[in-house]
Amino acid sequence: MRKALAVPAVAIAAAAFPLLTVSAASAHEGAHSYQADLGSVNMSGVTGTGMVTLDGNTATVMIEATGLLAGSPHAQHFHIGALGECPSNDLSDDADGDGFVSVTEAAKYYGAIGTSLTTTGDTSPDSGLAIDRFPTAEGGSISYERTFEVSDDVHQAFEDGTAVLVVHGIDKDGSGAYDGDVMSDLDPSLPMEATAPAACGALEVAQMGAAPAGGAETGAGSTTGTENTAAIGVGALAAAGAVGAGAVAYRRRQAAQA
Ligand SMILES: [Cu+2]
Repeated sequence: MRKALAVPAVAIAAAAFPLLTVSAASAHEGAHSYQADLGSVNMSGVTGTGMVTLDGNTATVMIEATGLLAGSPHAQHFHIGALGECPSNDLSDDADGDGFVSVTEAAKYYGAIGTSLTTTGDTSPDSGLAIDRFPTAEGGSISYERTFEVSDDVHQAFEDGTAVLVVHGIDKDGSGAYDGDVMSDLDPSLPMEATAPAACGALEVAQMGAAPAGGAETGAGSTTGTENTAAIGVGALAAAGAVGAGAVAYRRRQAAQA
């Protein structure tokens, strides 16, 4: 009897959400929104969220991150061309045993720089270490927003699910500055602390403005794990709300300073 009841329940769920399923599908036309939940790398304690809207190759990027080395610049990039994943938040990928998961050691997960998320000027990989054009973490936080053009390969990486948001720069020894004896694998004139990844998040399709979309996709039999789909949907909405609120606060601060 219980089993007999379960089948109609699924049928009802599927019948109840056809319009929501359509609205989720229509969100894939025009602008596409992606979100990344930033988790710590190198046990940095850094967390945050990233939101990216792609309209053609025009990207609007918002990043909110906390727990960063205060008063220091933090390189940040879209990385592309690998697995679209992040290293775990421990030293299991520290292949050379220098105490850091370096960019080189993390590249098998998130790939090479596709876009440099600078505050002004060039955003190509050439500006990957243009440290004077990356955000400075006042009070240990970054609130970044910029609209610019990405390259075709970066756009493709978003569509392929291999784009990853990475924020660099950690204060592993707690000295309050980028220093130490280990030098960067990217630029031997810089301390490893300045370039090692601090936070990382895969950029995944966001279900913006469609609160029940995650649930609807679950009911419709999405290709992803059904248990996780609902949770991801809720997480995406929470992240979208947090970033939206942060962006508003940022604009208010900018307006107040003007
Ligand atoms: Cu990077």
